[in-house]
Amino acid sequence: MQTQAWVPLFPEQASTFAWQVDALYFYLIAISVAFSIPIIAAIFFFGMKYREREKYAIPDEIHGSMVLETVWSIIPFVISMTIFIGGALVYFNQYTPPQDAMEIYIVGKQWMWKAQHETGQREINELHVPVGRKIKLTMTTEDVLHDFFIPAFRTKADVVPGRYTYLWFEATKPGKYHLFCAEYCGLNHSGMGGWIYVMEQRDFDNWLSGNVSGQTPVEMGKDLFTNKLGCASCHAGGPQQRGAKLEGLFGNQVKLVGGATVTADEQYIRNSILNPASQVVEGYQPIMPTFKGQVTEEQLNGLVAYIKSLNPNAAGSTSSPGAPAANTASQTAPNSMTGNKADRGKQNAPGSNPNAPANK
Ligand code: HEC
Ligand SMILES: [Cu+2]
Repeated sequence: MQTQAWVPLFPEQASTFAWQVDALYFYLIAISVAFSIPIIAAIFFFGMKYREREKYAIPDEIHGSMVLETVWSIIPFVISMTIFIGGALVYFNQYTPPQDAMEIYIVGKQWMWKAQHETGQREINELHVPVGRKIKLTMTTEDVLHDFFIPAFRTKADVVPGRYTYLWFEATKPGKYHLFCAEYCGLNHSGMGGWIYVMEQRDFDNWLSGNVSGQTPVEMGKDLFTNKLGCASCHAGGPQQRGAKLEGLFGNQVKLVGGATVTADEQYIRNSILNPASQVVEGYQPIMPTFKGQVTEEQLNGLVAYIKSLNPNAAGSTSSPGAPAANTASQTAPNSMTGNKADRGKQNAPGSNPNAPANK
């Protein structure tokens, strides 16, 4: 289904699920056309036929037809179920990030997109990714609602203040693809866009090594944790520590004061930092101060990445909208996060595995 050849109605299909979205769309169009044509034809046909008023003044009696009724129930049932099942399959695939994806943090801001790579590179309104690799975006915003939209990948997701949303894709063709903000977000909304650069793995590795990498999110988080924000004064570990144990936290269940149990996913960690009093860990005093207003979204991403890295067993764990993080020690090795399962991952530039246990 090469759709962009003659009339450029559709953007290129450049991700693994692009054709599925298009197939579903064309299926809906085909059904609409298949129904519209007979309906319009019937309007004309009956309009002509029943023009002779005298002849049809007294209608024939109709006694119903089992066959007809069965047919017009079953056909629409089958059609609507295929739409539902097709839609559900595509949706679940699209909004369940895979475990072995390469992770990138995205922060939206009036009016730009900021990206942080695991290896420390940062970009604004541009995102470089390797072809044929699963990429998972963990996204949030510093101000209002935005929406991260890549038409050629047929995917988009809202980016919501105060929480994380996720998007994943695997690009199939190297190239340059539009990125848009698809949620009206103020004066320069229409200018809030950029480009996704899909590169061959070796070009991507070159790009990585040619770009000054600052601190990786994990390093940044560690620095904030131990030096700048003083988290370590309470969370340093050992028997004297006043704060809850953070090693091995990510992906596991946490018992809270009040009896509730929650999964320690990205959202939970974020909330523990911004609103510590709202979810107090069982057995601890609510002495942790709030860090609301003291950390930027990017710094928060760093802290979350660092705390995630303290549980190597759960590295790469995700909590997707449809599938809450149920990751336990059964997860694979720590470097599953950087996609080393795929052969391509092996030729990575040095340092592409920041979550290696060295950060512990
Ligand atoms: C004054 C001491 C103190 C400081 C400083 C502090 N914390 Fe805490 N933290 C606690 C205590 C006590 C708890 C457990 C009670 C609660 O949940 O509020 C906790 C809980 C947490 C939790 C949830 C842990 C769990 O097991 O569920 C996280 C995550 C966390 N802190 C991260 C941080 C980060 C990141 C910083 C620095 C930005 C920080 N803390 C600074 C004392 C502190
Ligand atoms: Cu926007």
